[in-house]
Amino acid sequence: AACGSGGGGNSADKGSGHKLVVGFSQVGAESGWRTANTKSVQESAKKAGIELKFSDAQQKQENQIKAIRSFIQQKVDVIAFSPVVESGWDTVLKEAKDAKIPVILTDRAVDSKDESLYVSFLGSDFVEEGKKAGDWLVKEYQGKSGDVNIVELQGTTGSAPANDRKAGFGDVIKADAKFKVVASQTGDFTRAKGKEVMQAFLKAQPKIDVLYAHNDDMALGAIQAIEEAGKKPGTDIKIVSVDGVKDAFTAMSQGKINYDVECNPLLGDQLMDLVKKVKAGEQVPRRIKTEEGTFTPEQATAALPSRQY
Ligand code: GYE
Repeated sequence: AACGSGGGGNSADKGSGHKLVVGFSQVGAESGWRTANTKSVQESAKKAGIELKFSDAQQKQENQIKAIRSFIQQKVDVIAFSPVVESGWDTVLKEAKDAKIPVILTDRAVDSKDESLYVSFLGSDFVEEGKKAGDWLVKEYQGKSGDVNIVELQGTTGSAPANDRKAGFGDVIKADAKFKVVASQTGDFTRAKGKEVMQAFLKAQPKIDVLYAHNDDMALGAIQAIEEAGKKPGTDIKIVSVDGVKDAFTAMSQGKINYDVECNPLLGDQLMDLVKKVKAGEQVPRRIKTEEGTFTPEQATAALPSRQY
């Protein structure tokens, strides 16, 4: 149980006998997924009686490194963070390790070879998500001949979900040479960039059959670009996307997105559970995968009224 914050101890023994303190470095506020994830983490911390020091990195690794160093300085009990990109974390994670502060990765992974730098990774399997998008496409064009020209809106360059969703999708569609990724560029997981890059694709590409967007926000931005170009999203250009946020389900119910692969942002409860276990010295799994499904327009329309994010 929490002892309240009234104790008069000096800062040196801060933490002992007090509420658990977690430093959480969030990627940013780039998408509907992220907003839902932030809300989930904040609400779950409150519910669990855990003090959350929340820091928004605005999609910049340098800001996350600064936040982690400040958490170390403040001697938080546990550091949790969602790394904006995969590489470049070893130095700061080593600093946390030397300070004996356990680190939990949430949502996104790092590519560190040294597995002792973090205790657990909680989040989705992004390769699997990319494969699911590819599987849908293969089915959609089964028995049809002729080239299928695909444009791809990638997530943030160097991020785990961008790397893995590209890889998983590419792996599935390479089995049939009719699938051609004619353009692929980052839209940084935002609506504004998704729209901008789609506008460029529409200008440069004489024939686009399919858009594969690494997240819903970019798909929603692209839909605006497609409509402004006088084309029908979902019909003239088929769209497959990832996340499964409410706004995308609304677009699906209007026939504008053809398939959505779910990625669950509601990681808060599982994260706080992990924090407590790690702090209690319990053994925790190295990898905890989120369960998620896929949605056709019919399924999305049915799920819409009860969709939480
Ligand atoms: O798909 C996207 C967000 O890391 C899984 O980040 C997350 C991704 C999510 O900006 O919408």
